[in-house]
Amino acid sequence: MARSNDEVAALFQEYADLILITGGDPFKARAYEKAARAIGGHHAEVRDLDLKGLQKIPGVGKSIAEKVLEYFRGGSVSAVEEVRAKIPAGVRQLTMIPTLGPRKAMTLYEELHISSIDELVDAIHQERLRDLKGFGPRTEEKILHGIGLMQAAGDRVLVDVAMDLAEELVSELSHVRGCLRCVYAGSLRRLRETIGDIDILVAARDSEPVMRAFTSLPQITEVTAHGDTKTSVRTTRGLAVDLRVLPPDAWGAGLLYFTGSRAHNIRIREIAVHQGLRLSEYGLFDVDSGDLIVSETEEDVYSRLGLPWIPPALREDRGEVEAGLRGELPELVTEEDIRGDLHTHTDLTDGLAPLEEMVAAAEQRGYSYFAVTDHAPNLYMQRMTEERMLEQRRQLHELDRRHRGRGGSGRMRLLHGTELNIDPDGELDWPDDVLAGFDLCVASVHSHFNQDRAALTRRLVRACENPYVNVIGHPTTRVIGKRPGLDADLDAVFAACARTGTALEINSHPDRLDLGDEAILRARRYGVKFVVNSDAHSALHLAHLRFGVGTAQRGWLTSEDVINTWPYARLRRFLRKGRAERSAA
Ligand code: DGT
Ligand code: CA
Ligand code: CA
Ligand code: ZN
Repeated sequence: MARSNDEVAALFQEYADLILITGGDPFKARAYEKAARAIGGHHAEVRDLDLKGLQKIPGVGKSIAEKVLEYFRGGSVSAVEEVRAKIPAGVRQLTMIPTLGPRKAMTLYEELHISSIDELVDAIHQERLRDLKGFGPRTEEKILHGIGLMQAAGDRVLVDVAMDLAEELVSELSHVRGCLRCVYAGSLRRLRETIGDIDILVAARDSEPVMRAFTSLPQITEVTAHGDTKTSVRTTRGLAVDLRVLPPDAWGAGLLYFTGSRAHNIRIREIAVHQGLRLSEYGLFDVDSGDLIVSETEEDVYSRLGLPWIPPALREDRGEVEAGLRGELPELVTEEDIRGDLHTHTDLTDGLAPLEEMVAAAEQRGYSYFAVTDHAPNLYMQRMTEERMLEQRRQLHELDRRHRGRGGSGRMRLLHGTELNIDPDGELDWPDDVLAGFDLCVASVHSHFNQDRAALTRRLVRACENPYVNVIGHPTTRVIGKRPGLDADLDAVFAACARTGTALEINSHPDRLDLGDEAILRARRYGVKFVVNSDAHSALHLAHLRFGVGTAQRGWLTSEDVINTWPYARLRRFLRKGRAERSAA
């Protein structure tokens, strides 16, 4: 994935926020926000582009392009530094509290001279906020909740950020002479949604050359600990990395140990103890004689303990060891099982790429079907109309015919869908006769997140009961570290999905991963079907699907549970839902 693009996108997003909170031109802020999104989704590394190349990106004019060049020349942009300097660092931290927002943070600074999170918490406890315009007891409660969310996220980063860096480091270390194997382990190998630090393992007879190569990589800014077998560093992006060098014949035991989780390790160590064995990162040993029994591969170690190899995504001590002992581990869904993506956007609404480009990218991923699901009219800023939607359908059918014209059974089928908005009462954007024209409908909550629990639950259940709704998109609407999930009775929603033949989405965007693993584990007990979607807003982001699949694995799902692994004909039968009865009635 294009890393330099993410850096620039984050910088311009911050610039847009800073412009707004310092009372700058809102149009200018909007322009930078748009440019940030376009750059984030652009296929080529912006680092490699010249002025002309940059200006070909939609929304990037000369002045923005020049700022990109300035950034890669000197590591900063003077215009951004200027606005940064207007705001004390403590206040910038306040602006990042998810439930407060930049504008209210600025009010607090100007009216009450609050310039740190500690001062803010004190002020709330002294009830000094409620006299301000736009604040009240409920706002105070929300702000405290936001601070909690931010502190819980701590220094953890989203899985895609850690994955990009880890893959880079692994590929560079693999080339070092004497490196026999190199992988990432820890929470990243288990595909958790956030990552505390990256753990890299190398098998080598001599650790010194590997350690030296590691600490001299350009991504590394600071060595925080240095020993014979372990080096800890900080990277340019603030992430911490632990590198461990293992003797080649202890590879399996080390990999098992440093993949974790801690809870899983403890469970299997107990099993070893019961068999008169001792398990450590160096191997499985006989307690009496002290002899090494096995250590070379993970399979060896598990097998000697009477267990099958347990996939890393399951290693959380959530029943995987017991299931393994009984020979009942699920056969987890994999990225190769996925036959198509059923939630994607084009530039007809807020996507960046035109229909043809999205379809071509999907075909390149080897999909056998692909759905385009642009937003529906009630997200008013998307300016969707029935006319525009029908014109897109015509183009899509035309493309579908062209694909079919190429013949063969390998052709990709196109589905015309939409992402509807579930309104506060559980109603949708379009009347039934319009909905009937879609091959599939995703329905999502995009507004009124703060309704009470009963209303939110009713709203989601009503959406499930609509015969045209096939998928509930990003069901809890959480944004990791930023927005809590909806306060709805999820069990009631899961039961409604199972009863009505509505699939629950596992949205693969790394900010969302919604449903998350724990909710999936709960939902699957109701016999619900799931769909793993990218919700891609650019061709590049179709690749986010791997994180959704990782989350599905952490929720113990098999391909039988996930409708977009099914053959096309079976998928179509599922998508018919209650519609057949309705048209017969
Ligand atoms: P993170 O970094 O917070 O996202 O989570 P992990 O799981 O990557 O944790 P980390 O980096 O502290 O350690 C990597 C793995 O190493 C961990 O999953 C299990 C293993 N490990 C590390 N220290 C211990 C320990 O004291 N006891 C046990 N049983 N395992 C440990
Ligand atoms: Ca870690
Ligand atoms: Ca670590
Ligand atoms: Zn959505």
